[in-house]
Amino acid sequence: GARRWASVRTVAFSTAAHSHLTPVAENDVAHFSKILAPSSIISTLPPCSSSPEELEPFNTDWMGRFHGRSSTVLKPKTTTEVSEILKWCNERCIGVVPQGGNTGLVGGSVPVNDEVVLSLANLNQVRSFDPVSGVLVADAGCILQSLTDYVAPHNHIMPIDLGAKGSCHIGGNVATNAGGLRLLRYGSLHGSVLGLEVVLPDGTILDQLTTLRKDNTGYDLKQLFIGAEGTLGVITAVSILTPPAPQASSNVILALPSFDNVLPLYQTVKRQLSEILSAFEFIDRTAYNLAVKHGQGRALSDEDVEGAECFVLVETSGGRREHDEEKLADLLESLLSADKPLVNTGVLSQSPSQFSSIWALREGVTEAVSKEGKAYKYDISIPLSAFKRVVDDTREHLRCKGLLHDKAVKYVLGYGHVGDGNLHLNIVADAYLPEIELALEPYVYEVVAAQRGSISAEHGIGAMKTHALPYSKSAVSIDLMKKIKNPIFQDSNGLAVKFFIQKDLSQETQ
Ligand code: FAD
Ligand code: 2HG
Ligand code: ZN
Repeated sequence: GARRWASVRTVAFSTAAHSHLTPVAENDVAHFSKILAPSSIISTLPPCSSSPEELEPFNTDWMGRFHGRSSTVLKPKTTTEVSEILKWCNERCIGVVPQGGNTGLVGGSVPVNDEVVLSLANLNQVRSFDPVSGVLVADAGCILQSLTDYVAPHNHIMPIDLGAKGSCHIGGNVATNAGGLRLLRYGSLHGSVLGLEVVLPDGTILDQLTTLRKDNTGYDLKQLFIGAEGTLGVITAVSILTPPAPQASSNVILALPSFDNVLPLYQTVKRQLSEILSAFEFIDRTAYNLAVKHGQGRALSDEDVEGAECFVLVETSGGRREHDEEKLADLLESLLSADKPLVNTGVLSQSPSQFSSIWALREGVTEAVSKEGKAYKYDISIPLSAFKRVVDDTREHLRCKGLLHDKAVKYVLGYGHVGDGNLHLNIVADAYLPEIELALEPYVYEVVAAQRGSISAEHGIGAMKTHALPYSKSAVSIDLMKKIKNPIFQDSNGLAVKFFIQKDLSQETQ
């Protein structure tokens, strides 16, 4: 962490004299106390007297890998409050980290040093919902699951779903351009987000909270903030298109004798299920075993899983239950009765609880991994055909380095979104150790770059991958990112202001 950030600072902002952020001081907290209600400030500095323990959850990421040491967390309740905070911090060169549900997996949601944490948790009201168009307008701090619950009585669903839904915020989802389990069917947030309200670093409120489906009046500025991870501004509200809830959903878990069958299976499933296919997710045997071990759902018997190298979850969402179930049953039958069956066995959900249990196997892998140990996570886009090879090669590489044993790396596993070409390569260790990181990086990034893949398919750059950006982006692209970012970071004197510097998307040339 710190080693890399040092280089980011000097390069991103060449005005060396301004390469240090100002720490929050007592007079800043006193100022925040004038803007915010007392309950909206957590600070160890006077006039507040919070304990360091109260700050701890805001300073530590979900994996327990990245740690900040912020003294002050601000939890504004309105966009105006966000604006006033940013204006003050910008003028005083105080670093700010926007934080949603703090479920990010790349260390972007916690401070690097002692920057202010700006939590969106109290900005959590639904502003409007139109049951005819399905357009929902909500504050950024609304938890994804609560929005799903909000639109459910209107027979709508959120266009995005992920394992972190009980904690992550819609603002965090948009800031990371999260992919998740429904991307295959509903596309990325670049398509379903219709508008945003964003507070720019100097406190200016950019109101683009349109509910229009079509609006070709100049540049589509909101797209810049989708996936910018808070480096360009704080998202305070989101306007999003919610699809009608499917009349019927079903799922099946398939056990495959060999990874080589995944590709032909995907082709067969797409052809046979066509419009009702809504997810095609992959977990390898190690991931499956860990999910079962840690109680994340169970659908197959020991006999079913014997000889299975990997598993695929197929979900259907359609308009008529009988029609969809018939299609899925036909698919299973044809798969099992083929001369050379692509699958050993499959279990079709027969009830809502079985449906959830099958999903839990896939959604629960991340949770299971975190119960097993400390995870190094690589979220990569690579050709589908390379999914298994990359996992196996990484395991072998760690073995050659003498790191594959009880005291170091325990498991190397792969799972992910086959339909999106996105593999989650997880390396589970007993503890975060420098020798493991050194063995994995740049090894994994070089493997990805050799295949012209992406070093971050859906989780973002955060603090973890800033230095690795050139493996996926050309120097011209990175330069253009800097040019877009830097003008937004000028203060009235034309000097670069250190705002979100810890999450700058640029880095020193390697
Ligand atoms: P945080 O973690 O708080 O923040 C993430 C980043 O966005 C940070 O850089 C932060 O500064 C910035 N940010 C947050 N809110 C704002 C805002 N309002 N304005 C500006 N910047 C902001 N990700 C996927 O893509 N697909 C998955 O399937 C998926 N599954 C997951 C499953 C589990 C169990 C877990 C723990 C994580 C998973 N993630 C997944 C990663 C994570 O949940 C997503 O990145 C999520 O979108 C982050 O939302 P959050 O509210 O927790 O944001
Ligand atoms: C998923 O698809 C998430 O389950 C998390 O993106 C992946 O933990 C991971 O590596
Ligand atoms: Zn994922």
